[in-house]
Amino acid sequence: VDDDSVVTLLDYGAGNVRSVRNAIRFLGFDIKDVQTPEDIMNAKRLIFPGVGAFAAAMDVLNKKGMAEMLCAYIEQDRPFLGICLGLQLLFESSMENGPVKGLGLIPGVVGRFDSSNGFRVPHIGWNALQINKDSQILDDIGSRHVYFVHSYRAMPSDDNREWISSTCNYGDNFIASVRRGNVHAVQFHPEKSGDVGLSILRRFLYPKCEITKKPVQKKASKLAKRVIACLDVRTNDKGDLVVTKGDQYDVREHTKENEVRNLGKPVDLAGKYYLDGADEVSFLNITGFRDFPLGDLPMLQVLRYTSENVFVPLTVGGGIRDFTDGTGRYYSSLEVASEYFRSGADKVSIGSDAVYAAEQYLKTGVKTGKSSLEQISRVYGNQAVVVSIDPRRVYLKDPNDVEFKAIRVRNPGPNGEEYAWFQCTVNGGREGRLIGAFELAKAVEELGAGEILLNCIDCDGQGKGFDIDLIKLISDAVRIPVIASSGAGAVEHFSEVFSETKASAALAAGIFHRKEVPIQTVKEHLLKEGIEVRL
Ligand code: 1PR
Repeated sequence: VDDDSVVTLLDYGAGNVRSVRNAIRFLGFDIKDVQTPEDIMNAKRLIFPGVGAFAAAMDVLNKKGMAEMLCAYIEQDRPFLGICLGLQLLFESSMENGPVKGLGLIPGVVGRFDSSNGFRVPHIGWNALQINKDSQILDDIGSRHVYFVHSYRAMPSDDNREWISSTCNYGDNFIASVRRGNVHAVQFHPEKSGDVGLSILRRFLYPKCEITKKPVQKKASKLAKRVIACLDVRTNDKGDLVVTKGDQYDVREHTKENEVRNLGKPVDLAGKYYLDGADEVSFLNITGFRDFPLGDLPMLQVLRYTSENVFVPLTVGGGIRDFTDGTGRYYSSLEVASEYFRSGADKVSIGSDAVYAAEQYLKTGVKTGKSSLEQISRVYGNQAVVVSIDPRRVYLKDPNDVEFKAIRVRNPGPNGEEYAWFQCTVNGGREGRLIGAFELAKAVEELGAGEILLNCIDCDGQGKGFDIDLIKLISDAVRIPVIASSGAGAVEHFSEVFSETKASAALAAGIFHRKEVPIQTVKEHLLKEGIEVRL
């Protein structure tokens, strides 16, 4: 292979860098993995997609003798692109489980976002940048958004000013990218930033390509509200993996055959929604509670194929729990999640198992560290763990009739009840548990969830709008991002959920599968209503 079309990749094995690989290949380059410190010095161009925790990454770099080599490579002004943690590691130190010493090439300490000023941490989603100087790789992004996911950030100071090529505002004005000569690093994820991200990578890989400077946005950018396309996936009675969609979680057609509703093929639909402008794509393996996902290889294949062409974040849920198969082989939930990450998922979503973990935690007040939620967020970071809640409304005459959080609802129940609580369910809504969505959300936040996917069985597939009472209750109760789900039937439902609740994202399925409203139309409507979105 010609040296000119090779990218050297520094992957120290701490997480999912599949998307970076896919993006590099998509742009026509081959990949050579760094095996020895010398491979760094021999690189023609080096990409360092930092994943995992700061201390663990520094540890590996030091132990393998790569830290020194990396510093030498950068000091020699050789082509380098650090991504996310790959930017943070260039600084002197980080407060992530620290202070922990970094590579020390850029003055400054990486600190945690402050969530006390109302900004949700992790910072997850799409923001525009303020470009400070000729950044070369960012020169044609203008005011378009890029995708961030992190809880720690480096701040500008007089000492590091010469490095800063762009900043981003999220409570703080933090460093979004740095550049010195041929050395670049970005806090956001170009490999997850759609077309814009691919063009940033392209500029790094082809530094001589022509630049068309886009006008830079005048007013400050806010974190864009996300629109997420969701694919409920399961095997139909013929054994094919299909995208299905329920009405209040019932996915069977009401015909004589009673077949599973089939709305298309998962990989094709995910690709289509990416091109249509989805900010994320979620796959929910809805029979995961009874089928073991690692036995269910098609789901892993779906992720592998999808991630080859879809450059926005992918979430996968269903069946994340400990499991013993027919031969007595035990699989931990961490193994299941790791397999999903390796296959291309950026986040995993846990449903039933998070309910059991929260029940246990609320009963004992002890964090055992053993639940799937705790284990996966400890290893992959809490930004990689979504908890999916499947609540059902239970109407009440008197809020004191239950020990769970009950609220006065906008529309009274069938017998004029003015109150309701939101009962959590497991196994795809089949079993109600004695815990409310409010209690669950707060408990899983404490246990390490990075985001909440808030479904609503009553509204699912009804097209009558999101459950504003429920979404307001939960998005006011937690400091992690909340994804509103279930019930979207018109563009106005999206603007309603964003103006009346603190939801960070809105997820929909039926409205997109039935081609009633394209994703782009939803976004144009939101923009018209003064809500920031990524176009
Ligand atoms: O319990 O960890 O195995 O996870 C199972 C996952 O599968 C959970 O996230 C659960 O929400 C999901 N699930 C289980 N059964 C169903 C079902 O429909 N029978 N789907 C199901 C849940 C809900 C939404 C849906 C929105 C938007 N789907 O994700 O996409 O309600 O729909 P709409 O816009 O058409 O109204 P575990």
